[in-house]
Amino acid sequence: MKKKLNIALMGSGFMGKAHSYAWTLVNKFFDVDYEPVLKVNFGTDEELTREFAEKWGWEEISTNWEEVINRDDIDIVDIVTPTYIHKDMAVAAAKAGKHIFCEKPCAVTYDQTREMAEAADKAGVVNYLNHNYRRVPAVAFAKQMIEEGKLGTIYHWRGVYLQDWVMDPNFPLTWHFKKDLAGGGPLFDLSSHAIDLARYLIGEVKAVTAVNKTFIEERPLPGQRAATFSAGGEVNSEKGKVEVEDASFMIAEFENGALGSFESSRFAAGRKNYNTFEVYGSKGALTFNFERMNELQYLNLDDPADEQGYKTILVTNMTHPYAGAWWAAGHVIGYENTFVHAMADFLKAVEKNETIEPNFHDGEKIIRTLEAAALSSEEKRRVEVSEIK
Ligand code: 4PW
Repeated sequence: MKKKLNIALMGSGFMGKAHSYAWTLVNKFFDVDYEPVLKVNFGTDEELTREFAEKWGWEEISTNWEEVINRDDIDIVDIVTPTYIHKDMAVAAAKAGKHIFCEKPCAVTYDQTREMAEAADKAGVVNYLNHNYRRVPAVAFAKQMIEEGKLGTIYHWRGVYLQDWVMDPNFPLTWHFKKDLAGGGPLFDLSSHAIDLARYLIGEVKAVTAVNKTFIEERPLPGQRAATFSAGGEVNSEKGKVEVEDASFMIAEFENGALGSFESSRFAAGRKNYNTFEVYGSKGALTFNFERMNELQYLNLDDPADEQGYKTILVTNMTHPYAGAWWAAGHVIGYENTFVHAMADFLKAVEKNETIEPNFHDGEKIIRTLEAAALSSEEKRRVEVSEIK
């Protein structure tokens, strides 16, 4: 009989759906000692929260997040709220002795990430920051190949993460456009993923030179329940100022000598969730495109010169990372499966009371780099990450 772990989901929406799905499946597809119980869902709007909880199988709802986090019967706090409340919830959860599963980006400032990491360390609770793209089988396999030396010395990283969901000037001024609520625009929402992947595959970023750009300076104020991922929903005729960038491009110098670039935008027409990377080394190269997330493109310079070229590795063998938990070889998986992989690793870390990555200390390094990029763009100069105190 598996030990039951009571989960409190803080928030709902797009990420709430992905997390609810994954908590329901994780102990069916992975060998974990725990059975997650979808115990309580927190939301600010009682009606909407009740609808969400009933649809996704949460036993209870609450509109009081502090009460939920301090319940004696809650074992894990899963944070999927907008970024500005991550720190308060994570610190409260740590103080209450709960293990923490938190959506990215970690927080809106570097200072907040340090508070989160310190509280989790002091409480001795497992904390995980859900940069889920590390747990795409193809990405985890790329990590294995790089660690085995298949690419040799790494010269270049190129990360491109493009979307287009706010190109409509009538898209309302939701929390995503307020710096104190989101931390930034695509720099925080998208490049945070790309920097996490670069740190995972290449190493730490030493310095950045960035240019951030806002294309639409004002947007209609949202109605009571403005849509978050479409231009639909009620909007007012009154407008408010956009406080974050719509696009962020930057050059990065890695501590190990590699040179990289990061491009993130919400104004790349036709790119819905175009998350790609390229890694170039002395012995070959790897490229990944989330739109073909079960594949890796691999160039091996040890091949005969006339036969060299990028070959497609279909990362669906039973021996590939995570893939073996699902179906038979060749049966591709999707975005939602990466959340199940993350929860499987998280529950194993809870079982053994071990550290899992990325965690809030990784969040510190990521947000510190993002703040360096924001400063670089603002002051139009190269900024070393260590300058951010
Ligand atoms: O990976 C996620 C995407 O599915 C990102 O974290 C944010 O949510 C931005 O787009 C979507």
